[in-house]
Amino acid sequence: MSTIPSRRPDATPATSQVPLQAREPDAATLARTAERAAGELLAPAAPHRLADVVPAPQQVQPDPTEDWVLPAEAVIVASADPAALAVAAQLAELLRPATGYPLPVTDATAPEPVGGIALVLDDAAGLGAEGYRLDVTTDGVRLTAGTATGLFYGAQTLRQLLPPAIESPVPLTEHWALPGGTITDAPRFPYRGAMLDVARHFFAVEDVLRVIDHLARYKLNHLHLHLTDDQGWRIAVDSWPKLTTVGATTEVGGGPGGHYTKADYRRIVSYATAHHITVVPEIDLPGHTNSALVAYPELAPDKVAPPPYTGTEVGFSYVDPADERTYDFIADVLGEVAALTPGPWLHIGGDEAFKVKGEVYTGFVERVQRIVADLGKTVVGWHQLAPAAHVHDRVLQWWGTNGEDPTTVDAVRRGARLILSPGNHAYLDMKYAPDTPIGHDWAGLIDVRKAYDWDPDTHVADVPATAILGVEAPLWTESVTSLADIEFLLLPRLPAIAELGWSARTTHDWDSFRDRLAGQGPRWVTAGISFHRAPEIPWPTAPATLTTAAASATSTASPTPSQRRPSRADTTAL
Ligand code: TNX
Repeated sequence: MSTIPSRRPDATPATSQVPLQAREPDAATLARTAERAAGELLAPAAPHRLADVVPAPQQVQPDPTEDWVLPAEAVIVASADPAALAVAAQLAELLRPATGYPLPVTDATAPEPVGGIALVLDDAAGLGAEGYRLDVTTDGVRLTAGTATGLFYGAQTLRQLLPPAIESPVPLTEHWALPGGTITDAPRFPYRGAMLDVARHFFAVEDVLRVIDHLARYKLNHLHLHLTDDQGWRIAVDSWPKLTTVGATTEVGGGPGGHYTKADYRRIVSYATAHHITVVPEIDLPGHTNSALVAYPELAPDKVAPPPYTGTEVGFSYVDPADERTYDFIADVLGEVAALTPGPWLHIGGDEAFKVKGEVYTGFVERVQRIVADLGKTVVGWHQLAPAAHVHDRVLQWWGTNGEDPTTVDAVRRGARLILSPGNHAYLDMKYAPDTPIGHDWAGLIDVRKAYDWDPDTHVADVPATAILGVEAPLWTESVTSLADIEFLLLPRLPAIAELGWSARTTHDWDSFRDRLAGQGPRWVTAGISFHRAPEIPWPTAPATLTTAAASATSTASPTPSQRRPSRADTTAL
């Protein structure tokens, strides 16, 4: 298959040897001249550098003699395996809108690029459960991985190596150049996540799917959904129907709230699965339960229904730890949630239960941990769970702000592993700066550098690196009311946490990260994604054509429910 050179240093001069006035140019000459002029007008910038990827890849070997341009007739060929073919189809869907190319997908026993893109499943390549190798040569692109997940991450890298115009929802004329060379890549931690609080404010399924898209771009593999809190219960439970008919109808500020039906929730899970993301559902217990008590006063310590809560205080509500009915309730709820959950984790909260203290708290947590284990799931909880006995594989989510906690260290000695979400680095509901419009500051201000400059392995004193399962960026939504608000707080800090989770510590370098992150800005603009133009990032100025394409695309797309709500971020995000 022919390849199109990425540069034209030796292009024939446009003027002919024959004096122009000597004879009229024929149609073919005119066409050639026009084509040349167009080629010069569209003279491509050199392709991206192979290392310009977020999160930083493990190994990059550029080879500028192997630069390649995606031709209009390219085919995507994948190993004859349904999961590999599914990634090939996703890659084609990513590349078709901007290129306007057909990019047919085919399968083969031994796929070869032949001028297109080959996705090769190869157990023997030694690339691990999530790793991949990307070879760009003048013959095309070969993506190799031991699993479909590895191929999926390779496809995300490939997408970032194409010009930002690849994010356009409408066809653009571009030179779809890729830098030659080889990337060999694999993650540092197995758990790389973000959390969305859908309880303080409720977010429509479409909004959650869009958050999943953002996670997938940066190779995050877990979405933790904080499904219940004082202000609203967001997941249907058939055996306790009033949790949603009564408990879901409020939110912070008094809005209408909402909830996911089981069908909605399955849609989220299956979209996440297709993006190689595991959903971690959280039912926060024993505190943060006002919405459940409004629906079922029998769960309250005084058996009296409290008023619905639409404020932002914490720590006042709890289910009655002394009543057996409470444990029936928990077993029913967790049983139904487990049945909707293909992943291994069930998050049981455990934070800020200020009124359930000492042995009563510990005893409660131990019973709930057993319920989770009996359901065949692995317990995850906020690090307040630490004093309770260990159950097999349990994971604590650290959200402290000073990296010192003997109780957590002791739980680790007894077998717990940690997900790190330090409040002062990873809490994406913290404000960037005093003058940015939404968010909190109780854990301090978190600019991009603060989100990036910490090390998960050494963050909690006296916890060995072997106990660190990974990182997670929580987004609490007391002050977040729309998808634009979510994007404003996630971007550009989510990629910082993603890089901590994915990239080898040896690649950690603020200057490099800052420059690579800057390259994401035009992609977000082109895709119509809101983000905070953090002043410490050297954002390039997006070409006018890209901004226009994005603007026309966002104005024609039908808005999701939360996009229709007015947002404080709307005026500042773009
Ligand atoms: C603390 S972090 C909480 C949440 C709040 C958040 C606001 C944690 C486990 N609990 O209930 O939403 O602060 O930043």
